[in-house]
Amino acid sequence: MNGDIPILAILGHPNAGKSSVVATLTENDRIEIDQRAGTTTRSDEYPVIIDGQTIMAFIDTPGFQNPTDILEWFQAHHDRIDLAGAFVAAHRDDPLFSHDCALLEPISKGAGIILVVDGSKRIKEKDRTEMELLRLTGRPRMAVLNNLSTEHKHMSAWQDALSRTFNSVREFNAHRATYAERIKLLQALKVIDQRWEPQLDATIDSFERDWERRIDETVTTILSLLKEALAFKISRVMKVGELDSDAERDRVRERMLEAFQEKLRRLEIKAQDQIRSHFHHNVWNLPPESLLKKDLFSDEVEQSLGLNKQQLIIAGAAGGAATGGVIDLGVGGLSFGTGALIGALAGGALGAFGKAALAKVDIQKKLGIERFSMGPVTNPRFPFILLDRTLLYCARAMNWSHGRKASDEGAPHRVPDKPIKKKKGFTEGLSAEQHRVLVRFFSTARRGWESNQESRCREILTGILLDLSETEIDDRLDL
Ligand SMILES: Nc1nc2c(ncn2[C@@H]2O[C@H](COP(=O)(O)OP(=O)(O)OP(=O)(O)O)[C@@H](O)[C@H]2O)c(=O)[nH]1
Ligand SMILES: [Mg+2]
Repeated sequence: MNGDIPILAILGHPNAGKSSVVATLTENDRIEIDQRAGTTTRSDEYPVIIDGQTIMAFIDTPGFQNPTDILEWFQAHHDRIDLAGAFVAAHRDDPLFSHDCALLEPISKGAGIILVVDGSKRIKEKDRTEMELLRLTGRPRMAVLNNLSTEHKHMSAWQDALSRTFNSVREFNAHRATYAERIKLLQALKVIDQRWEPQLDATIDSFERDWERRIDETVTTILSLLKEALAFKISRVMKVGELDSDAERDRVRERMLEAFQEKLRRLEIKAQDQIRSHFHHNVWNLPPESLLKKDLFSDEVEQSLGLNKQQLIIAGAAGGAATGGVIDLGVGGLSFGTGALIGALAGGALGAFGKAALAKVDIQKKLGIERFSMGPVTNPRFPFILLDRTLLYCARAMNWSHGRKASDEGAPHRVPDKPIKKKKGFTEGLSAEQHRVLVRFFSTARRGWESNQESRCREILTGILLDLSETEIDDRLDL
């Protein structure tokens, strides 16, 4: 610990995953990570900042360049109290050791050590050299067993070897670590030096409060998206005479539908941008087969997300009370919703979505003009689908580690060749009572009113997001 904050130097062989660990722990996806060894060429400090305050820092390093020489020097000078500092004092002007001095300097000033090893590889002599020289520094140290492949047969040998010289040994996968695992790693750091306990407790506390605040901000983002999307309406005014056939009217409606859908897509993107920034992501590579990459109005999204028909009926989403009109669920074998068009002066297929129209269209003729108006959204499935997609986005933003830049692990390419039977969203797993709360919220949102269900909706969404912070949901992350 330097001054008031814990500082940890990350050591290990080239390509062990050091920078990935730092990127994940500091939530910094701009740190250079590469499959080639030797990517990090100098030591850099990466702070963790919450509320403008640096609460801890990690030093990413290239690792030792001359471990054998350092160990020999340490062994020859073992009577020194601060071996790291003594080595730096003796080699400061030697260019051969400039990188090693850059690592040992913060250690001599009180930084703790995290050794990152790739547990998928066999232990070699140079690993033992490094473990021994770190032991001789006498500094608090933890070993992190990262695993860069699916090879696990060397893991227990690593555990044994590391636990002999490290105060704590933890498995930590820089690509898959969730928020909960990051907290556990910080908890474990307390063990390596009791003097750090109060400071690390305060750090963990800041982390936890910051996470709760992000969840709160995310719920606000989701509720605003739903309110804006569900209340949205557009209109077009045409002079009577400009349209002389029903085919032309249909074209106007088609263009309006396109504009209407485009607005909803843009609202979704705006909310996604906010969610991404709540969770500090700059680099965001989704695999092409991800559900999050599919068009919001595509069949695949419609089939994979939202409630099933029975749930919609039970929740009352299809009833008149919720929507102010009887909404067709597409059960009658029609190609578009008739219910959604009740009350419209002119009918017609308007944006089939789950066989029910996305929104109601009215055409009013008066004083020499025809006014086309579309909206708000009346399709009962749509709000659940939009909500599910946003929650899926949250799941990734919350759990996609910052050290895992691209989806380079080859998520299986999933092309649905038959109708999707199982939904992949979150709303389907809620109770009927919770569905009803959501339906009532959607229904007032459509009218642009404040809903007395908002605080209950907030609770439901907060519950889902808190669960996402704790559970392994990797399958869904690749969607
Ligand atoms: N599958 C998998 N790959 C990982 C993991 N951690 C790191 N990698 C990959 O391992 C490679 C090296 O990662 P880096 O973080 O750059 O390693 P480093 O130790 O900083 O490397 P140098 O800076 O070159 O010493 C990159 O291709 C990473 O994507 C992991 O937990 N799982
Ligand atoms: Mg590196």
